[in-house]
Amino acid sequence: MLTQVSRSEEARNILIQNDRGGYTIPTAGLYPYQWNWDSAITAMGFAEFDIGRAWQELETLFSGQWADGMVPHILFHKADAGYFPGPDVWGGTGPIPSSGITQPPVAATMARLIWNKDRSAGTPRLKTLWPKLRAWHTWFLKWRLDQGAVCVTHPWEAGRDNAPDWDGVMERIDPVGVGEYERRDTSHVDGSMRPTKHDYDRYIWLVQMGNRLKWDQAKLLEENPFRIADPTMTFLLLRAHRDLLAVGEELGLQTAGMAEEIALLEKGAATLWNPELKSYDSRDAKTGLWTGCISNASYLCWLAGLDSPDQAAHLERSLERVKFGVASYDPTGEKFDSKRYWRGPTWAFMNFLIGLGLEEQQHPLAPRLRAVTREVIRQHGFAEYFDPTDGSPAGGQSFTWTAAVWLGWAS
Ligand code: 2M8
Repeated sequence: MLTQVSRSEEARNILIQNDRGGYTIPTAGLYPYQWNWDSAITAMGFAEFDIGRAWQELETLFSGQWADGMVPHILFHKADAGYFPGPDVWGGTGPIPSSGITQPPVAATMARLIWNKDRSAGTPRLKTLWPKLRAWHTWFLKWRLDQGAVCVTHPWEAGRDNAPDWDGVMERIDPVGVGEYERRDTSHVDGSMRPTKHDYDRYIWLVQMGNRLKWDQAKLLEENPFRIADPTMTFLLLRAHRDLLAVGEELGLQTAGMAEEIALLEKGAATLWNPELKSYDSRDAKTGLWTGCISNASYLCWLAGLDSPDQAAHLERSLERVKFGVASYDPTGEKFDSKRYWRGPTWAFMNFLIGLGLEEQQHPLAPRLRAVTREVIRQHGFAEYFDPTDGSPAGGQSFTWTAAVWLGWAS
């Protein structure tokens, strides 16, 4: 019990220490800026002890929204030489220096959770935020659909940077002309637990292409070889759009067309079912080929309101095989690597998103997932991610969204 109390204090302190005045960085050193989905999860954590600060986190995120509705994956509020690639490499075209890609849209889902904690404090703020959320979702629907499933155009956009899902298309990219650059991530954390140089050359090549095309979505649609219909984006947008509609109806806002959009996304989600794998999978939108990956994003189906006994069988098998949470990649798969970032490790915030979906559907696996997430944080603290085979902490320490998940869900 003593550990639990002090872990909660520690978690609050992490949020406070990583607060840079209206926005929170994921961890000092490694990630010195505001990241999109980190901030949304962080807002949920702040809501446990400072509801005003929770809304402010989301408001600051949307202060970087582009004219076309896109909300960038990184906002570079204050320059920091400790991170690469910085604002100049990206050449973002929004009101605040930013990256040129987005991240999974969890903000509406977190906003609804925060609103439900205190409606009188939240209603005016949510009313202001709602049209901005709507504009962001509309941007996805306009530019990113493939048969109704939502595509990513860069591995960083899915937030699952070096997931095996991207291996095939990354192999086909020849990062010609990418030039010399200095990575900063490996000066903060162990390089053997990070993406490789092969990955980084391609990440930077894709960024340079976007910058050259001034992030014009129509041009990128033609030129960018990286376009993958992805369960992370598809399930999270479907869920977020359901939340946005529900809130909009309660607040008496203009929700025309949203039910049809949800139906389209539901159809899209169904197209991500790989019958051979008996799992939700990513699909290369350029070739139509499956990537053949059971990832932690495959288990976001419940959060999107979809049930699947076959998917649950994979989850149960995974939780039997590794004891410390949902592995980011199938632990029996040949590419499983328990310490290398999104190729195996478990992430507390992903366990939370998966667990929330399971809990809402009263799924029998739900209590187990919450318990293992609690245990790994209780034993090993607020690491960026954990080796799911033994729970050992990895990546950045004093990590904001891990602390937020402890406060809002796992403790
Ligand atoms: C990781 O991604 C960044 C690039 O966006 C990086 O490695 O430099 C991912 O885990 C991503 O999901 C996360 O939002 C970000 C900050 O925690 O780090």
